[in-house]
Order: sequence, then structure tokens, then C-alpha cells
Amino acid sequence: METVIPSKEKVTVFNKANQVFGIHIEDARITKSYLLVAFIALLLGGFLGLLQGLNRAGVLELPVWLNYYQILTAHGLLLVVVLSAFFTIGYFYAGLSHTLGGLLPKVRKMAWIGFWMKMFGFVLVVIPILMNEASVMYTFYPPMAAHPMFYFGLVFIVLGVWMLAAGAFVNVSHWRKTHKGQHLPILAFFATGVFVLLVGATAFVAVEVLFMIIPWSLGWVDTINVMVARTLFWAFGHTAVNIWYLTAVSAWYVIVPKIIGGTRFNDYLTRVVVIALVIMNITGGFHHQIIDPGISLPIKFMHVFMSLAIGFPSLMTAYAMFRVFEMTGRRKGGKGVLGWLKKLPWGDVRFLSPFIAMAAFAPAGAGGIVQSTNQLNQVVHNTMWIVGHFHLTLGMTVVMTFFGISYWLVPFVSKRVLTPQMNRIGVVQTIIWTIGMVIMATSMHIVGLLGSPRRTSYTTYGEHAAAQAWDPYMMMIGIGATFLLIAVIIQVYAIFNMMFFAPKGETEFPIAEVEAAESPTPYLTERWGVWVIIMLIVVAMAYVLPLTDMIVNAPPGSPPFKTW
Ligand code: HEM
Ligand SMILES: [Cu+2]
Repeated sequence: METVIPSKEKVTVFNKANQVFGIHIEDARITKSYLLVAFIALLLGGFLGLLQGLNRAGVLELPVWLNYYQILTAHGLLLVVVLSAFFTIGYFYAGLSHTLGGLLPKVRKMAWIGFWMKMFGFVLVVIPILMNEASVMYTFYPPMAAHPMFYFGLVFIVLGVWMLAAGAFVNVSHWRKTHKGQHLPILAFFATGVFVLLVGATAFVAVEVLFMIIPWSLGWVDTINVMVARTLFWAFGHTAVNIWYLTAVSAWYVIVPKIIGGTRFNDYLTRVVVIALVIMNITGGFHHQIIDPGISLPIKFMHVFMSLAIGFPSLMTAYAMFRVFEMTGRRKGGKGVLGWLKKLPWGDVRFLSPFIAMAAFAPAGAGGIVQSTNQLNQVVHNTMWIVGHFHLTLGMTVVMTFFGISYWLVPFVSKRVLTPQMNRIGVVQTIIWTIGMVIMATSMHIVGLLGSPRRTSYTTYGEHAAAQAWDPYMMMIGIGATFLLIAVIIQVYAIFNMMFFAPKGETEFPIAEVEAAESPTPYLTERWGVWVIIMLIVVAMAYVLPLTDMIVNAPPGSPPFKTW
């Protein structure tokens, strides 16, 4: 079954075969495995989310053998690490296979090695969590210390990511060698950006875990520099969430225009957005530490500047999307100021879900700007507002885009079709998820402004009046969480159905074309070596001075603590 692609001619033949017969069966198996893990993580994580929501609403007391922080750790990791990463990898590997004429045999091997490294790492992480030996939450900030096994698991997860990134780079550079002078297909261009960022992000957490936390948790060194650890974590954590966002953005630019029967936005500007997001992403990490002590004001100011700079490509994206929607709607005969909106395929889950996802990014992005502002951050820092914010950004913008993708990607890799009934189920799922998230995230924002802290199990603070004022909102969080779990169950049912039981048939991998009249994109955009060097310079600018300062003028280190 191995398809060796030695020469240019064979590549084109294979390309054609790929377009006619869909994805190579072995490439499909890779993506299916990643997607299955992703959606099982959604099921487990969503269930734990409901437990948290009901606990905080005051209607569910957790049994003594189950700790709120244990659940919170698992929920965060399952959803921000497992669901997001596995979906991203499954989706982009299918995209690379489809647009580059199949994965190379050695890349397939790398994808499987990466898969099992990640799974092995995940098992190592889960065991101490189940034993209540690692209730450190997904940020695992020192001086809280988990069982060392937890950190070894993280190392394997990172190694798995590197293996997958290497696989993607091998396939991309092979294609470039055999297609000299051509532009990388747009989805492979996005994939390159995502894997560059994944390596950049995980490099920080690898240093933190390998060189600081593991020796400390094993007792080889007595104390840890908490500030350095937090800084390395957020250089990673901040970038990670932006990677999930960039994955969603790739579908908005490339896939959604095709689904609505239109053309995609200007190719040159699209590539510029990708490059801008890659270069400027890692340097926003300190906006998570905006009220941490020991970081000088000019440095914080620089990170805030870089964080807000990311708003620029995001606004370009918002403009690009609505331009595509309006042009497509008008071509289909939509008239007047808003008449074109009626021409969009609202009944198609592959459009509806990512559309709501994009709309959610408006309040989500605005909240992000609030949080990046020093004075406003003081009001919302570590309150439920923050939890509301990332359920809008990740729980709606990113995850709903992933859901929308799943309704064509799963049939595509399973050689099945999306039936009208399944589409209807998807629309219902989308509506229930939207209702749940809007209720939950809005209540979280408000109760956060009223002072309710995040990461705190149910308490009345001795019947304190301020805490009692939170009660109605907490109840709404519980109600939103219930809607969400219903939506999770429907979504996971849809995945299994589309993967194993839906009618056989060919499904298209939807990739939109550019406008015929568009001028060609300058080849400059393909200079990935240059973009990576600029990225490294910007990262050095943001991190070398503050990290040196934290190490040279180190505060007293801390021994490990088990606070739960
Ligand atoms: C069924 C759907 C979901 C429900 C009911 C839910 C509910 C909750 C609740 C109640 C909290 C706890 C807040 C606290 O005590 O601080 C929480 C935390 C969190 N959720 Fe969700 N959530 C859901 C889906 C998601 C999704 C899809 C993501 C991301 C992809 C996500 C990411 C997180 C993260 C990262 C935390 C924070 C953990 C921490 O602070 O350590 N959640 N969620
Ligand atoms: Cu951030």
C-alpha cells in the first residue's frame, strides 16, 4: 500500500487520483484516530464540566473521593490540551494529505509515532490525576507540585507534538522541492504556520518542565524560581490557545467560502494574516501575568502592545469574512443593505456552526482587550470573568468551528456522506450549544464583575452577603452547563455515526478557489525561513531581558507544596 512519490510526474498522477478517489486510506486512518481521541476527550471533559457547573451552582455536593480541583485539572487538560491538539492535528494532516497529494510513507510513520507518544504521555498524566496526586490544574503553577509522573507525561506529549511537526515539515519541504516556484496550497500554508507555532510554544514548556519542575519535584533541587516558571508557562499557554484559534481561522478563510458557494478572500492578504499571526503570537504571554509582581512596567507595556497588535490581523479576518459573505450573498441575488444575509445557507450545519463561532469572537475579542488593559485587569483578574472569556474564545469560537468542520471532515475520511437527517441533528446541536454557552459565559462574566473568584469550589463564605449576590448567576451557570452536556452528547453521537454508520459515499474536502481576476501573490510569502527568523527576533526581544532579570535578581525560591 505504500505510495512512494519519487518524481514530479508521479506526483501529478497521484494528485489526480487523490482528487478523484478522495483520501488515501492510510492517511484517513491517521485522521480518524486523532478525531476519535478528540471527541472522546470532549465527552469526558464535558461531563466533568457539568459536575463543576452543578457544584458551583450549589446543587451538587461532590463525594469525598472526588475533589473539585481534581475535576478542574482533568476538565482543563481534556479540553484545552487533548481535544484541541488532537483535532488540530487530525484536521491539518488530512489537509496536508489532500492538498499535497498524499502523505509520504515516512510521514505516516511519524504521525503514528507522534500519536502513541502523545497517548503514552497522556496516560502518565491521567494516572496521578485519578489518584488525586496532581490536582494542580492545567496551568500546574509552582509552588504547587504534582507527582513527578504527571510532568513526565507532559514531556512525552511535547515530544509527540515535535514528531508531528517534523512530519508536517518533511511533507511540506518534499512538496516544495518537487514544485519549485509554486505557492504552497493555502491549507498547507496554514498548517505550516500552525506547526511552526506549536514547536515555538512547546519549546518553552519543555524547558520549564524538564529543567525546572522535574528536578524540583524529584527533590534533586530544593527550590524553584516561581516567576521564571510562570513566565515560561505563559509563553507556551498563551501561544497554544492562539494556535487553536489560528486553526479555526484557517477553516474560515479556506473552507467556509466553498461551503457557501463563494470564492475565498484575497490570497496574498490571507497569507499575510498567517505570517503576522505566526510572528506576533508568542510575545503576548505576559498579558496573563499583568498583575504579577517583579516584571517591570516597560516590559509589561511591550507585551500589552504585542497582544493588541494581534488584534490587527483579527480585524482583517473579520473584514475578510464579511466581505466574502456579502459578495457571495449578492451574487446569489441578495439585494439591499442586508438582503444578502438571507442568501446564506443557514440550514447547513457546516456553515451555521462556524458562523456562530465567528460572531462569538466579537465579544470574546473585546473581553480580551479589557483583560490586556492593566487597570481593567485588576478588576477581573482571577475572577469568573476569565472563565467566561475563555469559554467564549475556546468553547465557542474555536470549538464550534471544529464542530462545523467535523460534519464534512469525518464523512470525508470515512468515505461516507452527511445525510440531511444528520445535518438537522447538527443544526439542533449547534443551537443547544450556543444557548448553553451564551447562558454560561454571560453569567460567568457578570458574576466575575461581582467578585466571584474562579477555580473555587462551592462556598458561601459563611453566608456572606456579597457571596449570596452571586447565587442567581451561579444557578444560571449550572443551567448553561446542562444545555452544554446535552449538546456534547449529540455531537459525539454524530461523530460516531458519521464515522461508522452513515451511508457510504464520497464527500468533498471543501477548498475555495480565489477570484479569477485576482493578481498573483508575490512569491515572498513563501520565505518561511525569513518569517521564522523574524519570529525568533521578536520572541527574543520580548523574553530575553525579563527572563535574565528574573534569573539574575531571583526572588527566594520555593519548595514544593501540596495544597489540596
Ligand atoms: C460541556 C461543556 C463545558 C462546561 C459545562 C464547562 C464548564 C466549566 C466550569 C464550570 C469551569 C470551572 C470554573 C472555575 O471553577 O474556575 C470550567 C473551567 C474551564 N473550562 Fe470549561 N466547560 C465546558 C467546555 C469547555 C471547553 C470546550 C473548553 C475548551 C476547549 C473548556 C475549557 C476550560 C478551561 C481551560 C477551564 C479552566 C480550568 C482552570 O481554571 O484550571 N471548557 N469549565
Ligand atoms: Cu493570551
